[in-house]
Amino acid sequence: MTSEPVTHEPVIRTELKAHVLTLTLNRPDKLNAANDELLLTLTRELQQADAQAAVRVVVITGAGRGFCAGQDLGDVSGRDMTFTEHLHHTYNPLIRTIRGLGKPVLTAVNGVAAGAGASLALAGDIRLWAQGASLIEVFSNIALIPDSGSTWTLPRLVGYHRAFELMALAERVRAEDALKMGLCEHVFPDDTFRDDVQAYAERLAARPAHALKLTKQALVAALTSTLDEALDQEAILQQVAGDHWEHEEGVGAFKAKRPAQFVREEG
Ligand code: LHQ
Repeated sequence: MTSEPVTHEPVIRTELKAHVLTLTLNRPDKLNAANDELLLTLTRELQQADAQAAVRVVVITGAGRGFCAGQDLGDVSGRDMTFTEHLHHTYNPLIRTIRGLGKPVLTAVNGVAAGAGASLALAGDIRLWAQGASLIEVFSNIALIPDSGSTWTLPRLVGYHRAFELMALAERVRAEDALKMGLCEHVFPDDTFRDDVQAYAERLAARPAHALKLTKQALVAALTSTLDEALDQEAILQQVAGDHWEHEEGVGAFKAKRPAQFVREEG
């Protein structure tokens, strides 16, 4: 008997276009629910992107009608890891990698983001939503607590009380409300979403990459520091920014009344 060659769809699709690396969660039949392979591959792709000069912006999005439905609930029974070990092995390194990445990470939320998928949606440096997207802190439906950073991120966006309510009732937040609540920066029409995200990402990719890396570093540190610590950190990082060619280019462009050119092939 001849057997057909088995072809596997990658769990993460990658596309590099105009300095924008798009990482697409690719389990559309399950609304891109996450298994270990998806989480570990996504984290590895992000780490590799950090080292690639050609990548100036990373976009994380979902294939099909969902963004990410959180943990694949068909993939949890019989596993040999505790919940704690599982989080340390998969979700926590992913969220830490996004936060520590020296490049802007856009989460392009094309559809429903639930559970750890909601945490992932919130973890982007900039969050772009399609009109039909929604977010559900769904964990309490299965009597778990929010993880993958939601307990840290959500109260900082909406305050303790609203965060608790969203988590306790697992209410669905739709795009219009998400924008008002600060869960996303922009909402684009569903039918032009992917093009609008690419155009936005390309605009960001033309900005000074080194300065944005330092800006992210300073902001992330300042989220958990005092004003005094933030002022000291700014003084250190401003020196690093000022010593870079991007600064000279920006000032030169201003004086010459021409647009600054921050993209050089060597990065
Ligand atoms: C799914 C899933 C899913 C498998 C939809 N798994 N198939 C961390 C560490 C350790 C352990 C546990 O968890 C965590 C973190 C977490 O993320 S916990 C939270 C896990 N996620 C959920 O509880 C969400 C479950 N899904 C839903 O509540 C709904 O599917 C939402 C609200 C996301 C979307 O609802 P609908 O738009 O009505 O779609 P649907 O329910 O019909 O789903 C479509 C398909 O996707 C369906 O499959 P089928 O074969 O019937 O078409 C679902 O079974 C499948 N799917 N989420 N998490």
